Amino acid sequence: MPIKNYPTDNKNSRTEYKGDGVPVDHGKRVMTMAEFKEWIMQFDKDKDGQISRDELREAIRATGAWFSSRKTKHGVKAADMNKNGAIDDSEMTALAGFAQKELRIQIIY
Ligand SMILES: [Ca+2]
Repeated sequence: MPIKNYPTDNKNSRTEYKGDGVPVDHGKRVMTMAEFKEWIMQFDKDKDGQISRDELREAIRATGAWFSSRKTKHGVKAADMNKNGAIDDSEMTALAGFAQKELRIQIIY
């Protein structure tokens, strides 16, 4: 994944790059919605186009977040609108909202 720089209005901003190539600003990964989807779909191990509870837990672990099982439960609850236990493409916006609150991810629109 190519490394990109995003403009920031904060002069004290320090952008770092972690191993996954996603820019990290003040400890937050900064990405667009498209990049968020691309990032989360890396964890779609069975390639069914949905993020299951187990797949979400792997994604949460990859961010280095604590309490990954608790956050997984919370994230599925927050994003899984049709209650089928997995997060599909139409539920990505809700998942992105969860990620911004819990996973130190910032989505830029
Ligand atoms: Ca899947």
